[in-house]
Amino acid sequence: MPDNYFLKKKVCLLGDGAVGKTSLIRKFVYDQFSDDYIITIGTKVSWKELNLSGLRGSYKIKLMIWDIIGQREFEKLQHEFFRGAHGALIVCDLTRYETFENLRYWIRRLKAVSGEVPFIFLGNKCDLDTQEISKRDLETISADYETEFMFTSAKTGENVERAFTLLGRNILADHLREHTRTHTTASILDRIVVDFCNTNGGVELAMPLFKQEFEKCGANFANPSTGDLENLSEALAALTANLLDDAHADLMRKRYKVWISEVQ
Ligand code: G3D
Ligand code: MG
Repeated sequence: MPDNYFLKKKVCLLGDGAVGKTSLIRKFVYDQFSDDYIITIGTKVSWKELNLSGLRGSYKIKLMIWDIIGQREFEKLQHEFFRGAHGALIVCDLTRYETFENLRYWIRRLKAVSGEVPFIFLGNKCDLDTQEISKRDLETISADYETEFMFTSAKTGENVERAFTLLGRNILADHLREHTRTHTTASILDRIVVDFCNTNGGVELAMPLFKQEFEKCGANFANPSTGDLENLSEALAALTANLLDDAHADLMRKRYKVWISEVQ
């Protein structure tokens, strides 16, 4: 892939009324949205570019971020809203348990129109004291859908940038996967790099660790063998078990096994 490979991707923010969707977008795009960019009554689109670096170059992704304006009008316009979405942030309000119970409803709506796309759960308003939704609740639902969650605050800004960036990385990983018809060991290695960095806190933190493990495996960077990838995959999963937990490590092992089996 060339440097600055440019992608434009549609992202939806989903969740009950007043969970903080609009506030999260405001925080992330620093209010740089234009009020006349209203596609239909009931939705609003803002955008922001992300620069994501991988081992072989960087990717510029323009996230087109779709927000529900009127929760009521939205009922009629759902199809338009979800159509062509590449990913979603599904938000609950940590101070209201029913917004957690409705997360599954939002996923069903999303899947019905957009199919299988990456999404992440956000427990928003983590700055407030009265919390009705626990870390365990979010862990459980995330495990059910084999995805991740974050605690955010649109008020303090905590994890807001990280949440959008993580989603952007997952969308990029998905894109690379779909658009690489012939899977070579090198293209699978690319995918593994992006995914490993995603899982372990982003490029700045995780890339040095990745390089260390890669060197330990003594693999050929330009043309690794499937055996190299298998060894690397095990080493990265073991590292992830130490850095995060066994659940993340097991999911990682499973993912990489499937990917490596796709090598042609
Ligand atoms: P929505 O777009 O999901 O409907 P909004 O939700 O972004 O409009 O937010 C609903 C209310 O929650 C707003 O309060 C907003 O300021 C508040 N809010 C959003 N995110 C947070 C957060 O992280 N922490 C706190 N403490 N409040 C938040 P108002 O009073 O303006 O209606
Ligand atoms: Mg709103």
